[in-house]
Amino acid sequence: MKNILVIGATGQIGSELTMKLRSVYKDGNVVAGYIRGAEPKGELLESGPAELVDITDPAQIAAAVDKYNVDTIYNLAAILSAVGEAKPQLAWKIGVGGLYNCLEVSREKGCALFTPSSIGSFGPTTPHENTPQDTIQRPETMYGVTKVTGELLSDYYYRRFGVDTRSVRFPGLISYVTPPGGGTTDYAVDIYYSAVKGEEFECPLCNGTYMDMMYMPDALRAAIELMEADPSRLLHRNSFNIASMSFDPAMIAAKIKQYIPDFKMTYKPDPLRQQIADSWPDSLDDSCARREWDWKPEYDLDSMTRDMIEKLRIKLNVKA
Ligand code: AKB
Repeated sequence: MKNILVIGATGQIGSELTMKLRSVYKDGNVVAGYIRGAEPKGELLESGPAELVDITDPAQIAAAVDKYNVDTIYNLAAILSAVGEAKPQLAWKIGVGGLYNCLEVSREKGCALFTPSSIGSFGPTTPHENTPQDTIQRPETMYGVTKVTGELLSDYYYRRFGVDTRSVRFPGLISYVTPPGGGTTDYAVDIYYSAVKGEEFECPLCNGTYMDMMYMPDALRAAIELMEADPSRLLHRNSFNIASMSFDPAMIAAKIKQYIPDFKMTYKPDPLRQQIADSWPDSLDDSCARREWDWKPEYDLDSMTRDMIEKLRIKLNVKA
């Protein structure tokens, strides 16, 4: 039996991960931790316990851990890359201060802790193609700075205090459920909404801007499989490169056109997002994750596109 606290349970990843964890760990409690103004609704609220858990308040985290006898925390509170540039102080408070609170509670109460890192932990001096697991990490965004700090801090708590910290570097995540907010990779979600609604899409990145992306079901599986992995096989912990597909705007647009032939895209690059995207890898080498815990993606650009279009047509009530 596992008792799990998901912090940030109503966000882009948290809303789906909480439901997935509830379907995997049926005998335990999967607590949806939320903040004021982002209360859980519908299935997320009805299918299990929910608690007010603001990551900046260690007492609230500890109280939820005690109340539900939590043994594993998934820390999904984050300020994404573009918003992080508008609000760097808040990005640090949530990304590093919040993680520190989770690490301290985990140390005191013996919890395992999952905290995502990101392709944003790399920077312009990182090798851009087939980016290795262990390489230069000198990001130039506050988001990236918090992610590298988080990786180091999490490894420190593992080595120094034995806290079972584990993490993956998520690529841009694509889903039809909860939209992302304030990221650099968000265009790869927005493009599907426009295409399904029959609207022209204005792309905020230039053609030729390659980034790693992943369909949400693979990302959820990665988080859970890593937390279930045999610790004796893990040579790395914070954080593993994981990958499934790399594309630029023209490639995703061409793939959508295969299924929605009238779809049209124009380019209007946003300077901030373009600068961030240019500093991130084009593609990641995820061989360590494959070797150490058998990571393997299931979706590629084609299967993801078919599923996204089918699910969004249902969600938006649009006929094929
Ligand atoms: C962002 O674009 O900020 C995120 C990420 C890649 O971590 N989606």
